[in-house]
Amino acid sequence: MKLDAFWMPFTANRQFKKAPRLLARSSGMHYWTQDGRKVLDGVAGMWCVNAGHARPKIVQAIQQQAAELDYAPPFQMGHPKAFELAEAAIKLAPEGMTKLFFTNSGSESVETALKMALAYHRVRGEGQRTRLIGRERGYHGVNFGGISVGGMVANRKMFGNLLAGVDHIRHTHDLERNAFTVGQPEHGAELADDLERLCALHDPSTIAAVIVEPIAGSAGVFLPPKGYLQRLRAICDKHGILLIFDEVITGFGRTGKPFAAQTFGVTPDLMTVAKGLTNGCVPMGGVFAKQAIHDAFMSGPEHLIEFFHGYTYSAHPLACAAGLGTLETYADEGLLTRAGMLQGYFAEAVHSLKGLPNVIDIRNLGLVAGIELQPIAGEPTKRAFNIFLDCYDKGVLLRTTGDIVALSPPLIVERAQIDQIVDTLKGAIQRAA
Ligand code: PXG
Ligand code: PLP
Repeated sequence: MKLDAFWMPFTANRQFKKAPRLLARSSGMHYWTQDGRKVLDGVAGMWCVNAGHARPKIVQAIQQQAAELDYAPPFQMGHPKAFELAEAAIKLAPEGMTKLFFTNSGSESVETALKMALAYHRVRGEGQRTRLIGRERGYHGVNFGGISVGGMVANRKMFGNLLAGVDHIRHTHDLERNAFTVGQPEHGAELADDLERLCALHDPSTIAAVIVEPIAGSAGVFLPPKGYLQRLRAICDKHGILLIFDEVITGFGRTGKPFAAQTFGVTPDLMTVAKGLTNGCVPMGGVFAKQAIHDAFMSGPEHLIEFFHGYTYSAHPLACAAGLGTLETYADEGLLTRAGMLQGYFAEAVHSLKGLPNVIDIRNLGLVAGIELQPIAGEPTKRAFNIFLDCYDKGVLLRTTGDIVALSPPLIVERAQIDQIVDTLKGAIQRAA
């Protein structure tokens, strides 16, 4: 097969094409490679296949939908499943988040939420609130808004000046005080006060919104210190700033409740989702909004469009069908709380890697874990990537970012499969020493 034409995303293209890793089939907890090897999925595809692969209700829903209604224009038109899916999804959301706007990815959800925040202030007569605040080491997708509020240097540095008027609070990663913590770190709630510093610098009346991931996923699994998110919420409330949780990774059961907002007991004003909304089967994202945010837009004449935003494929029928099949599967099998049930076993398994060569931190919550490795001197990312390749060779798929290994298995994972993931990783870490 010719591999030339496809310019692959976030991939070392030349290296990949010399030794391609091609997946051909998937079912349950497994992939099968093109050459017929069975690979255990330790990362739910890429944090999205929360119910496992090829689940019958989702497959059937997509098949039937394709034959029945392939596409419906989403502007000034609708189709029943879009409304059904929004109704079903808000039942899972934190209390008061009663509106759902559909997008096609996490990146689009982030752009949508940032625009909603700006427009919300403007329709209320606070149009001077134009500043957006993100956090160092945050990941909010790859579009211009998302990389502007994001804090991963490599994703930003090539792309010019980005959005104007963006600032960042500092990240919460603290190996010195919090290494090898099981669950939420003890230290660092005070880091939320960095938002007060930016309020003092810019004046809070210029700030529209703060966006953070409840658990930073893509940059390497950084958990919120105990009390940190509560403090961010309090500072936002004090100054009239909207709080946006980016739950693209943490949404749909990863932390043991439907959303991390519920796990941590903090409700944002806007919440971005994607990935697990359709179990990764058809691209789809969304933004949950509090009723009052939505209502602020509903003040003009009724025949006028209230929010000048949307995508050709917003609420795409195939995605809506997949989403309904997904939520039904989650409900049938209790998957949105299963991570809570398994997290003790999972924590013990991943923390058994402590003491292995070059393991400098292990962190976990629900069914997500990060294992941080000492980089090879002068060759950052190489140790972790070699471990990724080794594990893939031994039949386990995981993800790495920098020298951090991330685990986020489908929520259907069994204890023996957790053991297989951790044992395979153990061998690879030892071989990489
Ligand atoms: N926000 C967050 C918090 C994410 O994790 C996005 C936005 C963007 O979603 P889309 O659907 O546009 O990719 C994400 C995506 C990784 C990894 O390996 C994580 C993501 C994407 C790719 C790789 O950690 N998260
Ligand atoms: N570019 C052009 C020329 C378009 O006509 C459209 C949509 O109509 C877009 C971009 C946006 O595409 P989408 O709605 O799929 O995001």
